[in-house]
Amino acid sequence: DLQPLRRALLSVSDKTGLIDLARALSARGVELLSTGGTAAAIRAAGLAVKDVSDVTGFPEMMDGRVKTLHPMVHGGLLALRDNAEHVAAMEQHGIAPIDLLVVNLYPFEATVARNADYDEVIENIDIGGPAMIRAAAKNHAFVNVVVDVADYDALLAELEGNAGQTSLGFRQRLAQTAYARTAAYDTAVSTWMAKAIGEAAPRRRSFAGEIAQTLRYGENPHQTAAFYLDGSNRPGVATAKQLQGKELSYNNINDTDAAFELVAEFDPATGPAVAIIKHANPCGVARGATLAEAYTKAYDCDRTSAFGGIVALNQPLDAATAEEIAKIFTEVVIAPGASDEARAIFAAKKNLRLLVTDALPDPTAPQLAYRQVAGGMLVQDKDVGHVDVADLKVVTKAAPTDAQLADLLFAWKVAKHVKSNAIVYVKDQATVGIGAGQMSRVDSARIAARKAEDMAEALGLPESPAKGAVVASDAFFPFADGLLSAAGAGAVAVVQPGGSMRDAEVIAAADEAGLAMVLTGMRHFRH
Ligand code: 93A
Repeated sequence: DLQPLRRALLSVSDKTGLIDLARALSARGVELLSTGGTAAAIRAAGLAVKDVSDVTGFPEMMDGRVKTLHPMVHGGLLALRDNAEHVAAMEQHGIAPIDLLVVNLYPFEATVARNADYDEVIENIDIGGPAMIRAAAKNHAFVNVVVDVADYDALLAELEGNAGQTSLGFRQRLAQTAYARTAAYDTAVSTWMAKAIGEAAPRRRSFAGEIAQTLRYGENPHQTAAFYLDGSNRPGVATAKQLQGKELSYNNINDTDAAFELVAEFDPATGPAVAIIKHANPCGVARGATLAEAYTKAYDCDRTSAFGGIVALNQPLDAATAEEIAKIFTEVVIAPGASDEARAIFAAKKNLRLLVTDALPDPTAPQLAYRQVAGGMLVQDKDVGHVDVADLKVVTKAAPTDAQLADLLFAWKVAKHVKSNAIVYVKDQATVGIGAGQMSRVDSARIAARKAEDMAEALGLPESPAKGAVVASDAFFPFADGLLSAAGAGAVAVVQPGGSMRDAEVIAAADEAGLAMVLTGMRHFRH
């Protein structure tokens, strides 16, 4: 399965490493063909190269849109060398085989990244390049295709090790890489286009993505896993810079994402906020006068669960907060920046991973959310729903005070990020009891109340912090029982979507218990 390499077509936008490669190929007696700019660069280095336009008999035309799209090129890439008919066709039409294709595409992604205008982006959609890549990759039985400057050395090493030939296994690996490249390229085009035409949730979207990291394992050690970038460049765990600590694991990445997305709900302009995540659910979220105070309040909600947790900040990490965080074992800290003093404090904690970003994720930015099911995939818009004070409808005789309203909105934001059924107690802009992921809302309410009692015990408080707190429910109370459980724990105000058949019954129970209740008209299931 070794195949000789006699003729190569080089057509690259990124000319890095081109001359070294061309020189090495020439030295092996490989004939070089090339497109305009690439040929000019090779010729300028004093090497012999043939213009593709001489091979096709057509000039490069239409601003270069048509240069390699020609049977003289595609026949040379696609012909099966061991098929009599193919060989006869090559002879009849004077088509010479092309054994190596080296292409890197028009810089579409980079053009989008620098906010070029529509027409310029369109001009940077490479057509001829992907066509040749796909042709060469299909014919990997005979043809080598290199789409990445990083693979030039591997190609030369392969030739060196096989007396100027390449093995089938090598060509297969190149072909696989080539199709990954064209798939990612078209995904980038489609993703850009969806945005350009204002389609938030395109009906058809392929996900190829670019691999960012091969993970040591998945959710469990017997599962393999990898981390892919979707090309959106959204600030978050995928694009963060890791300043210290060992490699992130699958669960770290998942939890760090949950933490940062939650804390980003709290506009840094309105003050510091901290979220601590464990098993994808928050175990403490708080705002404070300072970041350090916000951290301490979040930590106090559930000190037991916060151990080994993931901490996300909505403002750059400062020294005082770093001191507090460093007191217990924390897996990951993510923040939109970190001061030098804070970094120096963490430097002593070798196992602590510190991630920084340039910005917080925009909680209102549309995005698609995927979930795999057997035989298919569920795709939906990410839950970017949010409510303001003006959206809240008071339905009880008692109306919440301003302080309670602020806590209700806080609790509602947190509840959106807690797995359903979610019940969240909040007092003074800090969670004091979170019930997550139960099949029955009453159970979540009981757990949240129990967690508040645990907090009282851990901190030596005189009574459960649920007393006098507000409570949020991510979906409506189907019966009065969940609400009564919250009232029994001491809650004084409630926020929930409303919309149950028994709303009247639930509202009457709230009035009876002297609760203030507001409805959002919006549900935040999360599974
Ligand atoms: O505009 S194209 O889609 N039409 C083509 O026929 C074609 N053939 C190669 N772009 C085409 N290419 C691309 O030109 C290659 O993928 C490569 O990125 C670039 C190299 O052009 P030059 O050699 O002139 O710098």
